[in-house]
Amino acid sequence: TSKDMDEVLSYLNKNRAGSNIQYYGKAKGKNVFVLHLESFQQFMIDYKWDGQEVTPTINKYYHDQNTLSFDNFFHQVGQGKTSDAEMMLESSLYGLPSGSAMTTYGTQNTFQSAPAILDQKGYSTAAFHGDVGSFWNRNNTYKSFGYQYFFSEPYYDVKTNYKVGYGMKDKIFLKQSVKYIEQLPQPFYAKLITLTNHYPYDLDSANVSIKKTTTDDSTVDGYVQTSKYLDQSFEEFISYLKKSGLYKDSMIVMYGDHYGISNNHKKAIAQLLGKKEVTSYDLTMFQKVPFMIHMDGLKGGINHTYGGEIDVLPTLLDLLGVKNTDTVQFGNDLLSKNRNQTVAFRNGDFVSPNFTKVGNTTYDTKTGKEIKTLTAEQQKTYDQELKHVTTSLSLSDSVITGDLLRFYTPSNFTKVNKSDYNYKKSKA
Ligand code: GP9
Ligand code: MN
Repeated sequence: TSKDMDEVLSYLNKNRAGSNIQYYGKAKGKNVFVLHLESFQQFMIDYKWDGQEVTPTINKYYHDQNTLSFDNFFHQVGQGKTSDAEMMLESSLYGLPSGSAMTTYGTQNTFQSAPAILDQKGYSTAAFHGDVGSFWNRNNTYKSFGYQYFFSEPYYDVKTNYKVGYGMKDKIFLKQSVKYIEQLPQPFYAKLITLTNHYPYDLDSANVSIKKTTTDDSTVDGYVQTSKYLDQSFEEFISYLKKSGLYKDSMIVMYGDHYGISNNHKKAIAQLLGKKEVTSYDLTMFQKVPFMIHMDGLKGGINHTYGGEIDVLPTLLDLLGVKNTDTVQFGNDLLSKNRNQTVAFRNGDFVSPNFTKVGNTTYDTKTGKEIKTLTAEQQKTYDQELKHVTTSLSLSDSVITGDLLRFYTPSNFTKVNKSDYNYKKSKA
C-alpha cells in the first residue's frame, strides 16, 4: 500500500548521497551507449595467458585518461543473472531472493526506469540483443521500462554458423546493430547486450585466437577464448564508433553483468589466480566485474569506491545532469564524496571498505584476513552496515512484490504507457 511506499521513501531520503559537484552534468545531452558484457569479470583486466593479454582493447580502455574505471565494483545478481543486472542498472532496484524479477513482475509492474526518464528528457531509446525477445521476458519488461525500440533476433540476419552457444556471435550482432543505431535520433540511449562469452564458453575454431587455460575444468578453460573474442568484438565496435564520429559525441558505459566462473570451481579459480587455494574472501573479490564510463574530455582514472550495479543509474543521471533527488532508487552516485560504500549481495552478504561478510565469517576487507572477534567499535560499524544491507534488500523486495511504484510518481516524471510500444518487426 502507499503506507509501505512512505516507509521506502523515508528510508531512501535518509540515505541519499550528496551531489557530486565535479562530474554533475558533464555528459549532458550526450548519446549514451551501455555495453553489457556477458559474464565478463574484473580478474580478466590486465590478465595474461599464453604469453599475451587476453583482453588488450578493454585493458587499454580501462587505463585511458578519459575513462572512469572502478576497481571495487561488484555484481549483485541472484538467480535472475543477466536479468537481475538489467533490473539494477535500469531501475536501481535489486532482483529477488529467488527467481527473476523481470520474468515474474516485468510485465505488469510500474517502473520508473532509465529509458522512460531519458525519453522524457528528449532521448530516443533502444535495446539490442541477439537472442529471442522472450528470453527473461524482455519483450514485456522493456515496455514497462519504456524502451521505444527493442532489436532482438528477428531484426538480425542469422545465417548458419552465425550462432554459437545461446545465440548470435557478438561480432556479427554488433556489426548488424549499426544500421539501427544510425537511424536513432540523437541524443539516444542505446543498450547492447552481448552473448558469446557465456557458459560453457564454446567458440568455433575459426574465432579462437588464444589457447585454453589448463585447469582441466572443461567449463572453465574456454573462458579466456570467449573473453578474447569479446574483446575483439568490443574493439571492432569501438573502431566503428570512432569512424562514425559517434565516439566523441557519446558517453560509453561498459560493465560485466555477473561472474562467468562460478564459485563451485574453487580449484580452477585458485589456478587461474595463481594461488594454492582460495578463501571465501578471495571468492567474494572474484565477484568484481568491470564498470567503466568513457567520454571524450571526461576526467578519468581508477576510482576505488566500493559499489555495485545498484549504483549505476544514479551515477549516470548525475553525469547527464538529470535531477534525481526524489526517485525510488536504492543505489548511490559512485562519484559522490560521502556515499555509503556498503555493497549488498542478494544473499545478505556484503563488502564494505571495512568488512567482507561471507556467511558467518567476517574478513578485514583491506587485508583479506578473517576477524575472529570484532572489537566493540568494529561491532557497532558492522551492525550498521549489515542493517543497511538487510533493510535495503527487504524494502527493494517490497517495491517489486508490492508493485509500490503505482503509488508514487517522482517530480518531472510521467507514468509509462506500455501500450505505446510494439517491438514486432513489421514484415518489410
Ligand atoms: C540470453 C542471455 C542470458 O538472453 O542474456 O544470459 P544469462 O542470464 O544466462 O547470463
Ligand atoms: Mn549474463
